[in-house]
Amino acid sequence: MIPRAEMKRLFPARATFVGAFSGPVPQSPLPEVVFAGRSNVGKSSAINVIVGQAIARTSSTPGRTQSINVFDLGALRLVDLPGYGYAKVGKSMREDWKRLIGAYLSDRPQLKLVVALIDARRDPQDLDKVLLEQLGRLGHPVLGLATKVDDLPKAKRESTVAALAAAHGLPSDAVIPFSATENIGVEEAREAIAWSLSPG
Ligand SMILES: Nc1nc2c(ncn2[C@@H]2O[C@H](COP(=O)(O)OP(=O)(O)O)[C@@H](O)[C@H]2O)c(=O)[nH]1
Ligand SMILES: [Mg+2]
Repeated sequence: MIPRAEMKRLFPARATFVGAFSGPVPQSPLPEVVFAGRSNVGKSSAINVIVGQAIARTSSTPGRTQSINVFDLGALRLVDLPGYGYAKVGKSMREDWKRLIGAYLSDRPQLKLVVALIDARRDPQDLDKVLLEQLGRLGHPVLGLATKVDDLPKAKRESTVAALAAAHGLPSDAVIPFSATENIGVEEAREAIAWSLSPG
């Protein structure tokens, strides 16, 4: 267990928006936790509920976030990556996306954890697998959030999340059932983030 005071320090009542970057993200001494996943999977909603403040803009129109959005919590930064896999985005934009994210992920010594969001309502997607494999190669620790589990019948949640984890080659305890709307898995996600920052 992480002590309450430490959780309060890591997740204070107020977070601030650092900026939206469509090029290199300025370096900072703070540890970073990045949120990655398909567009519309619920990244911004997850950040808001984890921070406890409506700081990241959510949208029901997929493919909206085209920049890397950075939030400062005081002791750490959360980074909202632009979503991938949006069909209507043209090839050149997809190439821009790859370059932007590739440049960020490959040169980030302060990156402590990648939170990979996967839609629990859909069958395992190749695109998610590609991202997870890429992250594996870069050696970043990965926490999976199986999002929107509120849309699944309660009795099916556990088995669905276990199947997703297996399909993506992650240990089953590395994928947390999550819902921003019903506040499921939020405390677990905060704890996992806190652990990723603790030394050793
Ligand atoms: N049912 C359900 N819908 C969600 C949840 N989180 C996000 N959404 C919806 O999914 C859509 C995309 O959310 P957003 O956070 O903007 O996704 P992003 O593109 O990954 O940042 C919005 O319409 C949200 O209302 C959730 O936990 N449950
Ligand atoms: Mg978003």
